[in-house]
Amino acid sequence: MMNPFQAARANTPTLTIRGVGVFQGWLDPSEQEEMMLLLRQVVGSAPLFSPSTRFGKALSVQMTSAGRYGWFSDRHGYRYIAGHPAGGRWPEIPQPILDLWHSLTGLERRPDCCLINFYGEGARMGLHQDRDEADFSWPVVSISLGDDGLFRVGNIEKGGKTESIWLKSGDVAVIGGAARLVHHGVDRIRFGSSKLLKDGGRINLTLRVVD
Ligand SMILES: O=C(O)CCC(=O)C(=O)O
Ligand SMILES: [Mn+2]
Repeated sequence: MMNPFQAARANTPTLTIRGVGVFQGWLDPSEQEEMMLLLRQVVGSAPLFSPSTRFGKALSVQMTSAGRYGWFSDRHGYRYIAGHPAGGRWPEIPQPILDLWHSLTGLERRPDCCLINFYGEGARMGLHQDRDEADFSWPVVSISLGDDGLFRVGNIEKGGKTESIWLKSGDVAVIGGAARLVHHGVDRIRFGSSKLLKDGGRINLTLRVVD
């Protein structure tokens, strides 16, 4: 049985790394600028914050979300919450981002969460699985903007061989199908490699179906 994502999938990635499809240059420079304008509005109403791990250590990546749910982490663990930790609902996911999800995946089901990660100089994200969602038959779509990020992909099980690629501004990766639960992370960014963010840094958006 094909899952809904495999059945709907219409596009062919420019490269595949351990089952993760990468669509290099999916967004052209003007589309990247448009995304930045929309994201500035989102961050204006739902400011970035630094979630902490269950051990109380702040993540080096700053985050916020749009959609029905936002991803959150603190001493009680990783989870999705219905509003910003400082109060109020998360803003809506901007329509061009929903359109990107639809044109890339072909899925009618919309994502419930657009997690916005901001990597300043020195920020990184350790190897992990995206597994706080209820149904792993839906893909996770990841959009890169700004500085280059060294993206590492491993295996479904912990450990073993990994491979890395530099994700550049405008690249979109799809973590889905048989690769939905692969370990992945960002070892480092090439701070200042892109002019998209005036003061440098990398933004990554991940679109997720949560429940
Ligand atoms: O920044 C990236 O490219 C990956 C982000 C990620 O894996 C996550 O937010 O779960
Ligand atoms: Mn992830």
